Amino acid sequence: MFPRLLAVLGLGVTGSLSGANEQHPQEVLSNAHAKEPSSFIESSIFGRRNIDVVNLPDSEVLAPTYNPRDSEEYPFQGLGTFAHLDFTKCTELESSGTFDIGIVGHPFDLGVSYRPGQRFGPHAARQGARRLSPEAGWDMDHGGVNPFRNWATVTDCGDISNTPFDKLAAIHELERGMEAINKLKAKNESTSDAVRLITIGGDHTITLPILRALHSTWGRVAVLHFDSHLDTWNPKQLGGGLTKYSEVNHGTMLHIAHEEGLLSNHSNMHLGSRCALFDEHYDLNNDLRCGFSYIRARELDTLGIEKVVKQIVKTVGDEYVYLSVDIDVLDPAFAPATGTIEPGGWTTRELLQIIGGLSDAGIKIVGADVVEFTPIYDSVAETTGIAVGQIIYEILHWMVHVPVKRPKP
Ligand SMILES: [Mn+2]
Repeated sequence: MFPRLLAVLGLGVTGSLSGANEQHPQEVLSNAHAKEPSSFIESSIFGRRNIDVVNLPDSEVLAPTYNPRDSEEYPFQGLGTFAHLDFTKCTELESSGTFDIGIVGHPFDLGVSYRPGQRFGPHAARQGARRLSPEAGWDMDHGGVNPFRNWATVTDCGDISNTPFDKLAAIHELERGMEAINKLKAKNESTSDAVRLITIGGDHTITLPILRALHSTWGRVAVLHFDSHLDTWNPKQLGGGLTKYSEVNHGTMLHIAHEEGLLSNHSNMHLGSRCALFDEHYDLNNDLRCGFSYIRARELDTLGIEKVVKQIVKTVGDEYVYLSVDIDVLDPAFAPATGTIEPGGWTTRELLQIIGGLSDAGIKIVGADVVEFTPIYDSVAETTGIAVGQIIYEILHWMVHVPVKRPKP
């Protein structure tokens, strides 16, 4: 308004103030507003565009040539079985010989000492595995093998129903359910003559009924126990002395399994250990008595993956191996959603690499579980759930890579 103000005051707007025939910038702005735009588009900083949106020509649609997912689900669709596998109610199968490897859930968390919620683990692990699928399961890290579409028929067995009101009754139900599935004939018997299961926990107590159910088929097994904790604590030491129920929990189940004669005498191992001990001597002596040796989490830095794998292979030899992965073996950065977290653990990649190394070495795996996933503590990015899914996928590769035969009677 400065030039106008000058005019009102009777002063010229020419000369040294603004130069001949020049308008002050604010005057230009003012003139522009004299004519209001008729629409928002007209006032756009990109200027008016005279596009006739009604009479735009149809875009050319290319006909599909090949759609591998023609009749399949996309990762975010479908009912949510593990990796979009077919669902089989394995405990109630009417005919045997329909599958070779099953993924089965144990929604159970009556045995925890700290954060509860592992009963929701199976459901959340299936959610975490929804980007895996048989239609796109070929793996760069396994020479292009698709473990869902190899010699083995893989299915999602659903969950084994168990009561949330009585811990020992629930453990019994889990054992009976696993026995029922183990008794089924494998579909591809000529390649691998027993059904094998990967269990999604569930707190770590579930490993006990699983080992009980496996015993009649495989005898004593060497347990490879990936966990930050020992889980061989004497029941009298951890939770004991109250009732018969209190002694059976997620920190004592390997002790109990040893006492019941389910474990190999000397070939069991803890991998990734880094926990506090209740007693400076007793815990580790008792652990040794239960037939375990261990590689601590921090030893990975000096040994490296290769030597860790070699040491495990040397320890278990050609025994039948049961793999139990407590998700707390990973660092909380990679798996925050677990019951009893311990900082300073392995990365997801390190764990996958060690499991892959055991597979390459031909270690005879007869069953596995991934336990202690407590989804309520997961990040919004599903960090832990996706890691659990990937670990199960890696274990599945192992089972496909190493078919097994039952011991001869
Ligand atoms: Mn554990």
